[in-house]
Amino acid sequence: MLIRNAPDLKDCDVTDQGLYLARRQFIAGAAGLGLAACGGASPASAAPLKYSPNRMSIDENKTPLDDVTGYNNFYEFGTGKEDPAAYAKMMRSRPWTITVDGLCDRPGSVDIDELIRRFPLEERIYRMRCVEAWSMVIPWVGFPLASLIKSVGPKSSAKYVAFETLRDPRQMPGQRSAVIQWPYREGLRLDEAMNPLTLLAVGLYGQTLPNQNGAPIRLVVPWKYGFKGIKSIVRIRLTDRRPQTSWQMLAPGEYGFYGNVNPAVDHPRWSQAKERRIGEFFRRKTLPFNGYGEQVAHLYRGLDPRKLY
Ligand SMILES: Nc1nc2c(c(=O)[nH]1)N[C@H]1C(S)=C(S)[C@@H](COP(=O)(O)O)O[C@H]1N2
Ligand SMILES: [Mo]
Repeated sequence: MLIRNAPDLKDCDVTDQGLYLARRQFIAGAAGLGLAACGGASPASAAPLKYSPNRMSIDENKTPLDDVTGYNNFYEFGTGKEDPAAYAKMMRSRPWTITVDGLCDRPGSVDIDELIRRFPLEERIYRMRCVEAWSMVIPWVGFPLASLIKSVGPKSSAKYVAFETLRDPRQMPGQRSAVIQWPYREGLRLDEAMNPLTLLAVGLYGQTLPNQNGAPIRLVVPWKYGFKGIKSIVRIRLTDRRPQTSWQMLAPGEYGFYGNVNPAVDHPRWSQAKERRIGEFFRRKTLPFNGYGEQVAHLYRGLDPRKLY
């Protein structure tokens, strides 16, 4: 279903229902990432995206765009909340290549715009809960990570997915100091990665992602703390071992591999029971799994809930 169709879109960006279905079939029969669809560079600044709404969206007030793009964590550009908005322009988010490799039948590298054309985009309005106890509601545009993983044919030995952000201190001045070990790394269990809620976002508020929010492509895992949502991804690797993650490497006593939102397990230095929704005055209660328990609690059955953070 078409929601937006701006005049500056290229022909090959325009999808109608028929084309959409044809493309779905094409993808289903296609051989991994090696295919070229329609070439050409896209604008570096915000460009409109076409997407359909999604029933997994929540019905809560969206955080204003100025807050979503002005109050960020992106340590590659500094540790202050306003540093990413000030400095992320230094990053070139087009052209951009992503490599998908490891334990799969069709590893390869693909240009971001080709990747975006390959998967139908959806809008997903999700809560985002940072481990620092603030939260937002963000209308992402993206496609399920599961679609990408299926397209490369994961081997049965693949049990985890490892992600890496770009490492380039010339474009990312924050990488000149070793706040964390660069590149930023994250990971998911394969079943978490395949859950329908898990999104690769390429836009928000209907436009391509602003650099400070992780252009051109970032992970969104709404039942986990925000740090799991790795930005500006250059590599996605299927593996049989639990990947190292940046925050765990830095402070294993404070940040776990799972990072599931859990109001019952406090951070060693502060409570996780409540959160400050940006734009609201009173703090609100934090929900287990950030309110997505119905969709994901089954992934953790039989595991000690304290280990899941
Ligand atoms: N590469 C990278 N990804 C990152 C971070 C970062 O510093 N570097 N910060 C994380 C944290 S702690 C949060 S809360 C979210 C913030 O996303 P937002 O700025 O788009 O709201 O991004 C996550 N992804
Ligand atoms: Mo965070």
